[in-house]
Amino acid sequence: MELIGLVGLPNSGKSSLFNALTGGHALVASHPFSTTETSVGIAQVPDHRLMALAEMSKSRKVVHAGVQLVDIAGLVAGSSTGEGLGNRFLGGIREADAICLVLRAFEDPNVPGEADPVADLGVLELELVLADLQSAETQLERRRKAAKADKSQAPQIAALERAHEALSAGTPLYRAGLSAEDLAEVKSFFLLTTKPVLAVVNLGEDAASGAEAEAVIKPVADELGSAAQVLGVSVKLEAEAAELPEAERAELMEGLGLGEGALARVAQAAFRLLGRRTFFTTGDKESRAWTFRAGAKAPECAGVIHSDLQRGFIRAEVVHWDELLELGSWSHARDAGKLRVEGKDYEVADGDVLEIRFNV
Ligand SMILES: Nc1nc2c(ncn2[C@@H]2O[C@H](COP(=O)(O)OP(=O)(O)O)[C@@H](O)[C@H]2O)c(=O)[nH]1
Ligand SMILES: [Mg+2]
Repeated sequence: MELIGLVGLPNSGKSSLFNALTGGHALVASHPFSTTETSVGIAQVPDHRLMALAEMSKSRKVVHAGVQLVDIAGLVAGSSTGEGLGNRFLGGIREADAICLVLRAFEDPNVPGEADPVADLGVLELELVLADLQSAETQLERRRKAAKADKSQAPQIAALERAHEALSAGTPLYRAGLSAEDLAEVKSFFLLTTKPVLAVVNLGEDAASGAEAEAVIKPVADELGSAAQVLGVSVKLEAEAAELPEAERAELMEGLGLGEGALARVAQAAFRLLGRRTFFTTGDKESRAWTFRAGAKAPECAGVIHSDLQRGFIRAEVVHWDELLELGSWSHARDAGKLRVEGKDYEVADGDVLEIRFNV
């Protein structure tokens, strides 16, 4: 399963966010290096389509899709050159498939550090850029030597040179305006800033929603432009609310003007960041969201459920989730002739509901 790495300065609220999203138990403390052990957990990704299907089928159980999170050891200014837990931090982020930047905007006299999300973003990006600059230089040198004998490497080298130029100007590659072709070429060099990025601004409890929250989020969003989605979350509030029984939680969030709460939006954004797709199965026993890679065909998706279903795949019965809801039930859909029968070459679409016929 792919990994989203939570990255932020000490006391930005990474471990609190990790715990709130995963129901985990990462150590939360106002000490720069409290996050010395890397915690990995799975956040559920709530999906209204799945809830509607579960209601339709009167399912006894609902299983959401999940996204794997890792709370990465604290980054500080100088990490790229080995300060703090520098090397460990860089290793952690190298293993992640996407990055969630956690930026502190909450004031709290008991928690050391500043509440300046734009400044935090600058520090984090600089460390990532410096680390990338170093790898880009090493790899450029190596490639240029190799290219003397092998001319086919020229396009890759040219792309890397353009990336190097952006990095030298202090710009992370996710917002350097590189062409899609260049970005694709450069991806093979495993630089940190070619990973997809999302930012969470950790809001104070007193500015958790409305215009106050917007005013805090906007400068971060302006800085990142279209490169990254920016979400405002009062991590402490949401973490505390997450401990309450569902009805009380809903009442509290409503009372605070936070609607459904932001944790669900963070999990959904993280899931989208990985470019994954969802298909569903539904019945009275269970409704479930399954995760697959864009472009996967029916047998591969069947294999996500169980390897036997892939091995013995015969065909899939398919209907899109909203059409199924309109029809009211799987048996109605079948009677109405609305279940498509699809074979091995069918490319499953996001939001399809499947039933796999198989024989092993
Ligand atoms: N007031 C306030 N404190 C927070 C918030 N988020 C985290 N904290 C506190 O900040 C400290 C550091 O949080 P932690 O999650 O361990 O940060 P990390 O170092 O980034 O993992 C802890 O004492 C948290 O309780 C918040 O939204 N508001
Ligand atoms: Mg921590």
